[in-house]
Amino acid sequence: MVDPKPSHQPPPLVGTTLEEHILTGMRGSPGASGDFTSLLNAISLAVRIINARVRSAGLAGVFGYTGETNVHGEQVQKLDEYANDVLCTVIERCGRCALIASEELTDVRICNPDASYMVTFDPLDGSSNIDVNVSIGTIFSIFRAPDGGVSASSLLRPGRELVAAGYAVYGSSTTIVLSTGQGVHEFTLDPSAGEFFLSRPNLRCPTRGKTYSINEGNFASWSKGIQRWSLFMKSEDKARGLPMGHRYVGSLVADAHRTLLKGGIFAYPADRKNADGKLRLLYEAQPMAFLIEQAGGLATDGERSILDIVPTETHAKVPLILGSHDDVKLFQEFAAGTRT
Ligand code: P6P
Repeated sequence: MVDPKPSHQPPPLVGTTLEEHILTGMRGSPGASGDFTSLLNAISLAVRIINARVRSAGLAGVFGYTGETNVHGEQVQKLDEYANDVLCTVIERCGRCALIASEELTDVRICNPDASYMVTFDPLDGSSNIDVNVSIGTIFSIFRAPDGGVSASSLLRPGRELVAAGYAVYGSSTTIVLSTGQGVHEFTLDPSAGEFFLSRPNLRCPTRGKTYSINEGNFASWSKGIQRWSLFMKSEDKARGLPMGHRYVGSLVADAHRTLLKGGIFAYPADRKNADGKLRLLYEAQPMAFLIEQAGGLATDGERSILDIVPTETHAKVPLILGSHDDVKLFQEFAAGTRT
């Protein structure tokens, strides 16, 4: 007697790997030379190497600071430096990258000048959470390199020109969320196999959510409009689903990942202390904006779409408001003063 078919489909014997997913998506693409797949495989390898070190950070003596400070005057944690070195080494060695920009590099780094792509990354986002075992991550984006050679200005372009963006979350599990312009897909690392397998295809950001994510400690420094928005989020109005729940990890990858999956809004707006916000346009806001828009959400600086903003320099900052369409639109109404 054959058992009745299970109500849910059992998982496949072997899942779809990150590489297979990319190759399938690239099949038949014009100019699919394999370079793009090789580059994404290199990034995946770097993430796996960083993941191994993050998981044993306390044991490997990499907690704490190197004593150095980066271009932004921030203390460089040992894992930041390690993650940056791993990414630079693996990406440069794969031979498909012409230029690298990193939060941990003062200047851009020219790798293989004739290669077809350029890569930006925040090697270890959320550094302040490393020592307290809270989720951190790696954020990356890929542009096609211009013809005729690359220079520092080659990366000063709008995020709409990105060919791919993604992030890794070193959390309760290690995942990569990736878009190559054909939707957003989540891959989860199987530590025993050392491979990323497709875990949630075609992620969509809900039109509205139930949580708002912002550092309320900055309330006094916000504009009056944003203060009114924050008070509105906390007001009682069941018909409007208020108050919203408040969640704030303090790692962009963690707060953005939750917002993408569950909806709601994440905001790091400009304030009296940071006239241009705190987050970096090139290797934090642009990749996150590419992903959230691919998932049906919005990402703005409070007025303009992040993907339309051209960086004036490699480490330019930008206010970042991202998440569900309706929740971002409401924020913008308060920020602009058209809603009180
Ligand atoms: P604050 C982490 O240091 C980070 O760059 C982002 O990952 C995060 O969203 C933000 O800063 C948190 O900043 O000022 O709230 O601690």
